[in-house]
Amino acid sequence: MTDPRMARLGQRLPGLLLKTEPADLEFYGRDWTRRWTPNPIAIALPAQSEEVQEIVRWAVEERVGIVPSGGRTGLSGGAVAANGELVISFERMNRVLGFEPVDRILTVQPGLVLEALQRAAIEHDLTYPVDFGARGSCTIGGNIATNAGGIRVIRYGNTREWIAGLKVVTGTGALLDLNRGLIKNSSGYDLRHLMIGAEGTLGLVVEASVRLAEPPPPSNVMVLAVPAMQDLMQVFAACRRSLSLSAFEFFTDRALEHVVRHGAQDPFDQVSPFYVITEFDAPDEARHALALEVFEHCLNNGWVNDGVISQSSAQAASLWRLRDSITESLAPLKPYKNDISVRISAIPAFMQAMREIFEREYPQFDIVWFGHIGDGNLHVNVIKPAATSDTEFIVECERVTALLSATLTRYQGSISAEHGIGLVKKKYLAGTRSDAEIAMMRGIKRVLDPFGILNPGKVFDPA
Ligand code: 2HG
Ligand code: ZN
Repeated sequence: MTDPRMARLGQRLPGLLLKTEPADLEFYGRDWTRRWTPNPIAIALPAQSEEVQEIVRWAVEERVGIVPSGGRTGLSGGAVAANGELVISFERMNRVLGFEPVDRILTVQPGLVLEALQRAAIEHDLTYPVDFGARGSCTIGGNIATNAGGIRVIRYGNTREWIAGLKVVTGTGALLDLNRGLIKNSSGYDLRHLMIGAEGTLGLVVEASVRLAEPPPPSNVMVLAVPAMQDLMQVFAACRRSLSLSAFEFFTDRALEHVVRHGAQDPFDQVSPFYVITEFDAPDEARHALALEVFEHCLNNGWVNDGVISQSSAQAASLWRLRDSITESLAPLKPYKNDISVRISAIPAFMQAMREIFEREYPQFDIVWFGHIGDGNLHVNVIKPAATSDTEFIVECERVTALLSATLTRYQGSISAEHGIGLVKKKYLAGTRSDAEIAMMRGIKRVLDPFGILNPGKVFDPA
């Protein structure tokens, strides 16, 4: 029998597309975390913001939670609907609405896939520079919800830097038009920035004005084999001193093994414990030669013992695959994910402290380190042994995350650099944010979502 609440939603919005088949509830009710059993009441697929507003008004009356949903590539459970919520999928609101060349602003709907946005920018001879492996599935709405970072942050910053305006539906159904593409706007609180990274707990983004950038100059990609952890930052300093970097990432031999098994080409003959992948401007021969000099300098100092520089864009793409496909290659192994950040200057000491924790607490687990070391963001994936049950594994990982969180507090870092708190890291929020900050976040939530219907239970539990 149809749920009477759904019948009432149907009466309010007869044209609204709804899905209630069990396969749909499962598909739209989860993200890449796969830890919770999806259990949404239904999936709504609105085509315009007025429908979103009306859904919110219905949700307020019925006291039904709403889970906004983009590409569901999230790794923190932010898009999970496990408690009878209504999922609002933005997949039909996926259009480019317009481009203003003078402002260099592309206006888009939240369900637009990142890669489609990047392509739309190229059509205007510009670039949308935020980039990461999930580009083919994640959406700009989800990127805004987590203030997604990725592999170009050292040059271009996070998603936040590129959002010139947002239209947002609040938890009362009101539509806010925030910042309207202005570059300068010192007229009080910037609510746009409050929405970015709020994981859909303060408002539902129904339109975004995205700033585009000059296309980058031609570039090269270099992968270096690094013998020891303490050399990683020496290599970073050497590269940063001489080259104009747009990416500086690292991964370990364990990561390489997984991506190679997944189909990537290993460019080296010998195994090395660490690898660096960096992209840098190489508009001419001189700049290419400079990269070789940096490589030799690192080699002479013993910070690297092998390296490869791309000679074509095809080779660059194949080298990037070594880094881009790590998450995908690990996914079937159900890894427990850490997404932490510290200041770049704290990386060497923090990495050492983290390594000690893992070696002491997890000697039995396969640990895969990688990430955006150039901006202070490390990903540490712990692989579940086949013989350990999901529950046992999570319990064990959570025990160690508590230790990690305490270490992060000491180093003044963050338990979530770019994936968000969602459900997964809720317990550890207090290690990264003070009690006063969390109390204020709750206060802000009460103002924008007085009935607590927007992505309930994400970031923190209802008071
Ligand atoms: C990346 O940097 C993503 O590839 C995913 O943030 C990280 O899978 C992960 O842990
Ligand atoms: Zn990442």
